[in-house]
Amino acid sequence: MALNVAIIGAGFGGLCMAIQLRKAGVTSYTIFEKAERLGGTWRDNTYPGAACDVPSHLYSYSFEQGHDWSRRYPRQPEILAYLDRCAGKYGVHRRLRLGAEVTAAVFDEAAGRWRVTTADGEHGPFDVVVSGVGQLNRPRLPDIPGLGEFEGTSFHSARWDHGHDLAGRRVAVIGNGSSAAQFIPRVAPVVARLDVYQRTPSWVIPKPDGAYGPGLRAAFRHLPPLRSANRRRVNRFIESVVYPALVDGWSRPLMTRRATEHLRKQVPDPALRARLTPAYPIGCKRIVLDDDYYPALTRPNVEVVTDPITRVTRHGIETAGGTLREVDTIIFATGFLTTDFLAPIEVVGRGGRRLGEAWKDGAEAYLGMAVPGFPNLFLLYGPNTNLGHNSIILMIEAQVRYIMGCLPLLGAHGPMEVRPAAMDAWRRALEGALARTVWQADCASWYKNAAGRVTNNWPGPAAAYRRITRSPRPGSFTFG
Ligand code: N01
Repeated sequence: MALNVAIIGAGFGGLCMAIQLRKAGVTSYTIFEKAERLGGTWRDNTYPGAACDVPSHLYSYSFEQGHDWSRRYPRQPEILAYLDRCAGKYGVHRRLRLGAEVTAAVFDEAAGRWRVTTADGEHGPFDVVVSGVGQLNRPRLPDIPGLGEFEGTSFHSARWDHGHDLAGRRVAVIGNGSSAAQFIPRVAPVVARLDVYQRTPSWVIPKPDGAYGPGLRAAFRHLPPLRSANRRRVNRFIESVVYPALVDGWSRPLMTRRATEHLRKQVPDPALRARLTPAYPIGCKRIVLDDDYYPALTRPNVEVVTDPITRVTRHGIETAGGTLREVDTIIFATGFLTTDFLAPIEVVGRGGRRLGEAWKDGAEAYLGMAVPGFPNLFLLYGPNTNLGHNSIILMIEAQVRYIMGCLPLLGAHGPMEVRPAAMDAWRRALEGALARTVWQADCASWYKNAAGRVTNNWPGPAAAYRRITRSPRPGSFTFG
């Protein structure tokens, strides 16, 4: 196949795409990566304690399960090493352009091909563009008055300042999602004082983590069927026990009880416990899996501040009522610009149509991958394909398989563009399914855009998505 493919981003998605192209014998592809290193979110998030809350054997490519994982839940350095090894093994690092941030992708209608722009000029033409930029790649800084006046050190959790020694300092953390829950237990013991600014409490459940013993590790290493069986077991558990909690199924009360018990056991002080008890149903926001977060909050040098922040001053943070807590360092654990998807890349499709304009009411794509008016553009981990319960790699692999199935079609018949009718039907089905999920409940989360529309999550089990994306339906597309 002599197709030329541009891949944007060298995280789990972009690398998976490159590897499958390579396996299919396609060598005419380029991976454009804005950073100086591959790895995506696992390159960016180096904060102390950074780890995944999906078990190791499931948080890996199905075709590359041979990694000798050291523990049940993988930590950031090991995941990054895994990605390096995969890129090296399949030789895709040779097609990687580092420090090449894509600023625009424009479809040339006359040629039926795409051109991609980076700081060093235009590249292409490409038959196909595959975006692998993910949903969690641009840190979100809060819009708090006075932020620019702070004279101490401040940084975002995904841009951890490793040169800044926190020992003995007075530190404020803003935010208490999965990132904060992981680094707070590492930071609390070394700082003089830690103020955790919590706007909304998270539901937290135990994380059955631990290092694999040498025996089990050797067994996994030498017995591939055991590895696969473990992967299947974990997947089955997550899909049949965790997923139903997100759609008001049988396990919701069970999960709520588990989280409430966890809080009761780990936080003896009833006043603190009350402040840490969420008032929204479990799963509405991303559930935090952690055993060390609550104990860290009970330390004498840690305060959970729930008064709303009114402003940042030169020396600290002021809350409603006028209390000023002076600090040396502010760490923003305030999440990511998740609903912007490909922004700020200027994507221009047929007839000069801009993706930002097409998505002005919220990002959407057929199967999360294809957008009417943008022929031969495919999105990995695009709108409504995030999971609230399972490994995102399952979704990415399904998408890559689907795109691989599209290549012969577009190779034979010309640029393929999803029909608006297919998009409409997809939207209707999605809306119906989303209406039954817990994400619609009254909570703010990164799954929703400013208008409250759930633009990020897939409402079904991962298996259902994999089923419907098994192969493309040519009738959903126009060609040429
Ligand atoms: O970000 P978040 P994250 N003033 O968006 C608060 C994945 N991940 O980086 O809830 C005060 O979840 C905000 O408060 P509220 C995982 O999918 C996975 O922690 O909006 N507070 C919230 O507490 C995860 O969900 C792993 O009221 C403000 C926090 O900041 C996703 O990445 C580990 C504020 C943001 O939480 C993102 O997690 C890490 C303001 N102005 C990340 N603005 C694992 O696998 C925001 N907040 C374990």
